[in-house]
Amino acid sequence: MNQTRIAMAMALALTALPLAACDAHDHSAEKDAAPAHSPVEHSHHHHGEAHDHHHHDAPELDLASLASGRQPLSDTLFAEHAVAKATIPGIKVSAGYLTLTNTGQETIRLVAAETALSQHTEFHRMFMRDNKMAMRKMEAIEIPAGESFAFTTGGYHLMFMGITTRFTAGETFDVVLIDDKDNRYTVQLSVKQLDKL
Ligand SMILES: [Cu+2]
Repeated sequence: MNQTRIAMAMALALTALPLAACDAHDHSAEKDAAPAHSPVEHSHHHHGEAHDHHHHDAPELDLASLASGRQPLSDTLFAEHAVAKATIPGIKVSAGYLTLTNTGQETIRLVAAETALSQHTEFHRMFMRDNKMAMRKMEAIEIPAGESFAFTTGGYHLMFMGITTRFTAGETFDVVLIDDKDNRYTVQLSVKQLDKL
């Protein structure tokens, strides 16, 4: 593929953004200014209460009912409920959801993600702006020692852009999560028909 074709593919992918995974959402959101965002949703989890890492400010699907299965990604990190939204032909973006749990003694700070099926994968976060859902890119995702981090509808998600192979319901594919120490964690996502996302 020459440079022009790559540029065109990128342009198409960007053009398709508002139409696809997040059609109701403004995808022109500025990048988050904070380089090391620590999720505020977790600030109330230090009181010894039962943990509930779901957000309650936006409609959600029950992702746990769609996919389960605990996947060990390393000695200290495991994933659950890892799903990706099926795509239709011509759509170049999609989203992925999963819950990560850090059973180790140190914070795991994820700084990148990649797949063989998309040209780019980013960490995104939904937020409300002028009564509309928008999203912004997060430079990093932190999973504190002993805690979980949920990518879930209405909250954080994996954003797949420049999809080169259609996400077909019933199939699976691997996502590689990369931390700031260059550890690579491979998680398998199950593709589901998630019409409401
Ligand atoms: Cu997004």
